[in-house]
Amino acid sequence: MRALFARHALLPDGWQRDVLLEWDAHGDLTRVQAQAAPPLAVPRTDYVLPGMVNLHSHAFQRALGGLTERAGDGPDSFWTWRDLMYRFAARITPEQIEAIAAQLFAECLRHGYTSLCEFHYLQRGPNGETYARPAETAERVAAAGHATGMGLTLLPVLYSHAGFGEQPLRPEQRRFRTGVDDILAIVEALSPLRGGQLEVGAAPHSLRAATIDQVRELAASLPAGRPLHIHIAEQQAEVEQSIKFSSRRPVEYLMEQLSVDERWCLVHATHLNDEEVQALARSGAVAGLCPTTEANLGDGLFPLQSFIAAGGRFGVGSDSHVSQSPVEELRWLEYGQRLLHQRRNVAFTPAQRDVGQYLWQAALRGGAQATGRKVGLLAEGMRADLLVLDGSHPNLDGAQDADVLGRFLFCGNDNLVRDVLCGGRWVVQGGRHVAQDAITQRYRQAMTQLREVSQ
Ligand code: NGQ
Ligand code: ZN
Repeated sequence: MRALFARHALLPDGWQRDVLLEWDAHGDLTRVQAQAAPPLAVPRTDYVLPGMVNLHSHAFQRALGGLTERAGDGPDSFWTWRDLMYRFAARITPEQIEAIAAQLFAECLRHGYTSLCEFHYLQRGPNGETYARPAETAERVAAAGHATGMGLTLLPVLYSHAGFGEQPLRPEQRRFRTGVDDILAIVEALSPLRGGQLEVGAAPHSLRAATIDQVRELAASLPAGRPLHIHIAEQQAEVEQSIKFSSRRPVEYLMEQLSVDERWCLVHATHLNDEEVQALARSGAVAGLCPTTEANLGDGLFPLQSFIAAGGRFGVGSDSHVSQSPVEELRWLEYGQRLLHQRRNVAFTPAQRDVGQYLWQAALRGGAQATGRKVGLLAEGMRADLLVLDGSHPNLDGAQDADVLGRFLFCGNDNLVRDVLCGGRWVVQGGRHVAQDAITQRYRQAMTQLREVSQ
């Protein structure tokens, strides 16, 4: 049965009643009709939302979650965390990457993400050797996407230097080493996997790891329309290094040197001055905000209020995966701003004053743009990616359409996502991923092996 009847569904123009949704064997929506009569054999549900986009992920880091929360001797920082993360990244195998990614994707699906952009930079073996297949590890991530049903945008990462001014890579970074030609070869190797559930873009890691000439070359060589993501201005130290090197702040420098447009997703973009806020908003590029990771790593707070006022586009990502829930990401995006400005209800526009609904729809719009895929809206021709919320949960008791997202995002910690359809496949039913047991068993095996190596 490729159909669903929702008594309440969030469509592009807002909540609608009695919506009949149908999709085809490819997983594309073929009919989205409001005020429909419920056909007899079609399953009926209460609240249906488009699935969220997770626009920034390093899947392997899921395995580190909760393991870097112990204070060291000096003041701990993003940079001390990064050393621990590199140590972990040094020993992971392709099989383990696949097992960890599958566990992560199943968790993300269960919490309401139906698309994910994988910013993938573990391209080489533990000693920096190339694998026989240039896209070996990226193919493992794709396999995890296939096994779990997650919609993916694979972003092979250009990583050539340790810092501004072409600093040579550190030994711990040898697994990441790639040049522009390597990335184009990986993009090419992945192209047979492209389809409704998978797109391939590319990502210069950061202005630390790639020179501006490399970024320009990669952007010019990637097939038109494919997404480009880059980490930028996440840490104050990075801004200072950029100024020292180029007399420009990172976002200022990137935008001055390249035509940054809708193809681009600037991940973090935490530290912006007013001119950068305006320029980034004007560019049509997406700011890729990762509030739980940015909090966990002590990055700082993105200037969301002025960015929204300037008409900027944004989406959310779980990045290091200390959270696998879009509820937590969006809640902390808003809460960070409330704490910063000492006020309430920050993320809204005059046209959409409901903070929950504004956040969900804005993050979908920006997130969808960053995927390069046909996602983010329940509309004909788009992917059949949707969430069915648990209408029997007390948090949704007596909910009006207008307050469903407020209740979903800002009340409690129960996961209200009951069923998830992704690319026309029911991948989560009754709160469980349909292949959960096998996925978790493989994850546990991988984690056991990794613990043995580290002892
Ligand atoms: C990453 N993480 O690529 O995983 C980075 C750390 C780096 C964040 N930026 C590595 N949160 O910046 O070189
Ligand atoms: Zn990242």
